[in-house]
Amino acid sequence: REHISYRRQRTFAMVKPDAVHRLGEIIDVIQSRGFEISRMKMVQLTRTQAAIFYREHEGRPFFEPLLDYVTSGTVIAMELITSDAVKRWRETLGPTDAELARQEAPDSVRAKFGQNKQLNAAHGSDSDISATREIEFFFPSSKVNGITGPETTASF
Ligand code: RTP
Ligand code: MG
Repeated sequence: REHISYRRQRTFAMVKPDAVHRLGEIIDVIQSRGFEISRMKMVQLTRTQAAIFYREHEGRPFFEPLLDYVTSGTVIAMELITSDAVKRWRETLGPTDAELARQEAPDSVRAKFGQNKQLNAAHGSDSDISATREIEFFFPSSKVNGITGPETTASF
């Protein structure tokens, strides 16, 4: 029989301020769907940090409200690992709009824990490149003389 190998991939997940009070239930969903939580931290983002994180949306009408939202309280940043993690975490989240998620994906995180198009409980990287950038943003690796050392939390 053909041996099938599954490539482990990492993705970045963030529980947004409106859903941090339901972190336990969200971790239950993450673990029951087979993701390994390999790193996690609680962070209060500054407005500047939020603007860098969401820079792809600069200029969109929802950009300033989005910065208000993600800086309104602490967020929980996580690195998740499983096979095909980026796609599987996006599927687990469901559609951006939590009301649409309740119609189309009732078991999804946004259906269960989100409120509407903006207050949607959690974030997921949209590509492997975004995942790498977002993990490095929240869990920066320090490099001294070209040698990667232990991660630092100095930027927060
Ligand atoms: P995310 O980046 O947070 O995982 O969400 P996403 O890919 O599903 O959606 P994206 O288009 O990247 O939008 C980022 C976040 O901005 C807020 N948003 N508000 N009011 C609106 O029309 C609107 N559209 C987007 C949401 O919080 C969304 O997750
Ligand atoms: Mg996005």
